[in-house]
Amino acid sequence: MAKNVATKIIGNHLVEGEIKAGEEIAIRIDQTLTQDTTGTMAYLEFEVLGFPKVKTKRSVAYVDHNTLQAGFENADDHKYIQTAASKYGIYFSRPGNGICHQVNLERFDVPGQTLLGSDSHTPTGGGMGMLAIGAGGMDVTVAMGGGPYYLNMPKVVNVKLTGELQPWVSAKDIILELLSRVSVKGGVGKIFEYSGEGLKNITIPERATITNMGAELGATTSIFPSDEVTLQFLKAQNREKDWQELVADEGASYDEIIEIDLATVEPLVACPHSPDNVVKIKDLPKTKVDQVCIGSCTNSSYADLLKVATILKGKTIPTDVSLVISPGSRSVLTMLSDSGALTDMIKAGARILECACGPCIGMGQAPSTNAVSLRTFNRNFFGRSGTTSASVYLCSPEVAAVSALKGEITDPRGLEPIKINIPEKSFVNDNMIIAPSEEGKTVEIVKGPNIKPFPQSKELPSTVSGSVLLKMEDNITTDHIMPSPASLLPFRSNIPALSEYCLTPVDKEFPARAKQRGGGFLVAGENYGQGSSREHAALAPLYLGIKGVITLSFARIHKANLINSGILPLTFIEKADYTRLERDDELVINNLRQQIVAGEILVVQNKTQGYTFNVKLEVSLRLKEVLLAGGLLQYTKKHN
Ligand code: MIC
Ligand code: SF4
Repeated sequence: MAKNVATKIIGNHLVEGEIKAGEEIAIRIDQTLTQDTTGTMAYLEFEVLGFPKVKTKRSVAYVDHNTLQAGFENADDHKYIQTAASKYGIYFSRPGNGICHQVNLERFDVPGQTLLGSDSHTPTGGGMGMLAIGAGGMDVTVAMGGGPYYLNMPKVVNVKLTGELQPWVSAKDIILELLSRVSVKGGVGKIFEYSGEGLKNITIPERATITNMGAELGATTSIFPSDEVTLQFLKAQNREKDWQELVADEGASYDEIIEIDLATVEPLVACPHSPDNVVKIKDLPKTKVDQVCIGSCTNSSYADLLKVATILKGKTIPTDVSLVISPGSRSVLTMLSDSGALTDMIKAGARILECACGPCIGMGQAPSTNAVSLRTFNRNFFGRSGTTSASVYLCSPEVAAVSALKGEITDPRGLEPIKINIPEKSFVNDNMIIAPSEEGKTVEIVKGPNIKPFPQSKELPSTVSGSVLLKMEDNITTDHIMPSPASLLPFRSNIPALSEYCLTPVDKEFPARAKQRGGGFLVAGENYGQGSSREHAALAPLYLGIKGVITLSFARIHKANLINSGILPLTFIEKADYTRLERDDELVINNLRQQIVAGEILVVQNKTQGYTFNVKLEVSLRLKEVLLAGGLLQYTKKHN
C-alpha cells in the first residue's frame, strides 16, 4: 500500500498496536531532548525510577529557558541538569549555546528517526523529516529509560503547497494562514504532512518555522519529506551522512487534504491573545508598536536574522520603540558576527540578547503597561509576556523589522524586496555541547536547596469527592494553569512553592480555596490545557489535591500529563451538564475503580443540585491501568 511519510516512520518504529487512526499505538524513540524548565522534573523522575543510564540512540539536555540568574536557583538547576546528564549518558548543551529546537535542528535531528522532547515545540524537528513529538517530562523519562511512547494514532492531514511565495511573504505567514483556517484546536489528534511542488523553494529553517508552530494547531506533530533541500542543509552542517531520502509513495492516502496556493498568502499577524486570531496586516487598523522582539524557536535562524539585519542596515529605530533580538543558537550568532550583520543590528539600536528563549517565556523584556509588543514568536497567550495589560501580536521577522523601523505594524509589500546570501557551509562548533561521562556511576549529582521532592500520586481510591473549585471557559492554556513569568520560573523544581500560583491568572483565590477544602475538581470548556508541555500544570494541581478535571475537551499533552500524575481527565457527554454545573457544587464519584474497569462512562453525583450526570473517561486499557495505579511513575515501578 502506498504510504505517506508519517506512516512510514511510525511503521518503522511500531512496537505495539495497529496503524489505524484513533487506535493506541506504541513507538520506539530514537532520540530525546529536555530543556531546563521541564528537565529538572524529568531527571528527578529518572532517579525515582532508578534507571542507571539512557537507552536511546541519543539524548540531549538543554539549558535555554531559565538563563536569567537573578538568584542561586537557576544556576543550581543548571548544575543539577549538567551532573545528572553526565551520569545518565546524556549530552549537555550549555546555557548560551542556544534554544533546544534550533540547536537540535542544526546538530542532531535525523530524517526518518523519532524524537520525543519535553517541550511542546519539539515538532520543529519535523522540518528535517523527523517524527518529532512534544510530551510531558514523565513520558520523556520513560522513553529515556528505553520504554516506548504511547499515543493514539493520529489522522494524517496532507497540506499541499503549490505556487511560490510573493516577496515579503515568508514561512511564518504560511503557518499563520493555516492557523486562521484550522484554529488552535483544529489539529488535535492529527499530523500535518506537507507536500507539493511549493516545497522545493522552502528551506529547512523555514520548514522548521512551520512545523514548530504546528504545535499551536494542537497537532500531534507536523512533518516535511526529506529531500534535496534537506541534504543541502545537512551538508552545510557537515552531517550529510545523516541524510536519507524520505518521501511519500506515489498515490499515498491521507485522511484529509488542505491546499495552500503560496502565491495567495499575504503578510499576516496574530492578534492578542491567541495564535489563531489572525488578520491580514493590510486589514489591521493603524497599530503603533512599543516593543518588537525577534527570535524564539520559531524564527531565529541565520536566514531569519540576516533578513532582519539587511532591513535594519543603515537605519535607526524610532526613540519610542524598543527592539530586542535573540539569536537561536551560538552558530547563528557567530555567523551574524562574522558576516557583519550583527554590527548592522547593533548600529540600528537593537538590544542583543543571549541565544535563549528570553522574552518568549517572559524571561525578561516584559513590555510596559498597556504596550503593544510585536513578536516573531509562536505564542501570545494572555499574560505570557509578563505584563497582563500588554497586547502581543505575532508576525514574521521581515514584518517585525520593517514595523520596528516604522513604529507601527506594517505590511512591507511595496518596499524594495531584499536579497540575502546564505553560505554553503554553516559555522559548526560543538564545544558548548558536553558529552556524558564514560564513568557515569562515579558522577555525583549536585542538587541545590531549591530542588524539592515532587508530589507523588497514590493508588486511585474507590470513591472520590470534592467541590468544583473553579469553572473555566474554552482554550485555557497551561500558562493560565501554571504561569511562568521570570519570577516563578526559578521554582520549576519546587512544586510546593509553584502551587501557590496555580491558576491564579483565572482566580487569585484558587490555591487558598483548594488548600482550605483539601482539593476537589476543576471544570472547563473546550481545549483545556493547550500550549506548553509543562507537567507542572498537572503536578501543582496534584499537590493542591485536585482529583479530577471535567472539560468539554482536552489538549493532547496536558491530558497525558494529568493521567501520568494520577488525575482523572473526564469529559462531559452533554454540553448542558457543563452549563448547569456551578462553582462550589459538591461532586461524588462512587465505585470509581469498578466504573473505570467496566467501561468509559462514569456516573457523577452532584450533591448540591441533587442530580447525576455522565462523563467519559476516554483512555486506552493501558491508561486505565496507569490511572488505577495512581499515575505513570507508580505504574512503571510496578511493571519494571
Ligand atoms: C513554552 O513555550 O511554553 C515552553 C516554555 O517552552 C514550554 C515548556 C515549559 O513550560 O517549560 C513548552 O512549550 O512546552
Ligand atoms: Fe523557548 Fe519560546 Fe520556543 Fe518555548 S516557544 S521553546 S519558550 S523559544
